[in-house]
Amino acid sequence: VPTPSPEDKFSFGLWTVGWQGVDPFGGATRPPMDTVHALEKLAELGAYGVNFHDDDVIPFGSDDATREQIIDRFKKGLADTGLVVTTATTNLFSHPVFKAGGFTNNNRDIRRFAIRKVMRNIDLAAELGAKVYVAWGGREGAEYGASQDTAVALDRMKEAFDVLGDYVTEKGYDLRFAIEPKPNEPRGDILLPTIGHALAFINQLERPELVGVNPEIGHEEMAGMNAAAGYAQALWQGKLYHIDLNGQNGPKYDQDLRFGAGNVRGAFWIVDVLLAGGYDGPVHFDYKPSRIEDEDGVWVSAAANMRNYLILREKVKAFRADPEVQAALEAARLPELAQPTLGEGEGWEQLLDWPLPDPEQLATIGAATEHLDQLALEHLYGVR
Ligand code: 3MF
Ligand code: MG
Ligand code: MG
Ligand code: MG
Repeated sequence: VPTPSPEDKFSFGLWTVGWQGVDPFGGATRPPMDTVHALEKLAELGAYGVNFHDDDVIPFGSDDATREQIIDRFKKGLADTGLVVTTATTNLFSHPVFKAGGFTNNNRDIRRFAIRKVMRNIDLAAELGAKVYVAWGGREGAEYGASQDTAVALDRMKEAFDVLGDYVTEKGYDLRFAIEPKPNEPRGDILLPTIGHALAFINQLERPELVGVNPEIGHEEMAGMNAAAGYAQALWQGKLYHIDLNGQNGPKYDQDLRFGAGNVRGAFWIVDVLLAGGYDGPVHFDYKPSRIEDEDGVWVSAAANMRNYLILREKVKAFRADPEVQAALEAARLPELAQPTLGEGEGWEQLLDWPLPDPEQLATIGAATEHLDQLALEHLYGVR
């Protein structure tokens, strides 16, 4: 397995390695982590970049002078380590003011405050060279049917993205937005719960070209979705602007396990889809080092995300290069699916002239996918 290097474009959210282990049933199990220390350790492990919420670097409510000092020190940390700021995002979920949402809060002042908070961090993101601005609306949702009007809330969500699209365009920033879907947690139900909902929402915006998705594996699996298929559709639509890789075991609370440590088969197909689709953005991890670990465990888990990606990348390449796999793909007629259903110059009239085949005979043909999938599994199990 190769060692992680900046060419692999691995990046981490500062909130991942810096997570203190607070969960709904218990307080912090680790002390706060200094952001510059996090930069140094991540660079040492072979990472390329970082992503942060405004409040991860600059505590909420800091005055301007403090903010400037913190930013200067952070910039020096970046320069010293060579790490790149690939992405930035806004915390519109921790402070109690956002308890009932930011962009879609029923309270208009809170909505305006939320948009201003995003604009302020967009300035910093642009200054630090981030190319993607992630938006996870974790508090944009409801527990009860009557407490939020979904259609009106979507109007307000659209309004927020439209005004932010104007902002980056008029400021001349080279920045695109990536919406991160999640079905639930912390709200009972969250708006834009899956990749599909987000892609459909983007079509309603005034500047759809500025907005794509940032799907998190665990979030899709919480919704019972096949994350790899969702990533593939986002790539097909030219909308996979960013990714949150991690691990999840089925539909339960957001586990945020290190990448490769949840649904392993799902992780294999995610890497396959990313390679096949030519994804060239940051390979970003959004996970939580288990709260029962100390700081040593944090760095073990951070390194393991990258190592697992590299292990799976080798396995996916070996699977695709295996002549037996290529024959099995042929037998399962995958190349045939790549052929357009209608011939050159054909339309529905020609289809009407086409002599119908015998459906009973066609129905007897096996799909030959058991052998194909067994080959994938054997590559994954390490016996091929
Ligand atoms: C929550 C998340 C978020 C987003 C982050 C980026 C705290 O489940 O996944 O992490 O990834 O806010 O916008
Ligand atoms: Mg998450
Ligand atoms: Mg998660
Ligand atoms: Mg995430």
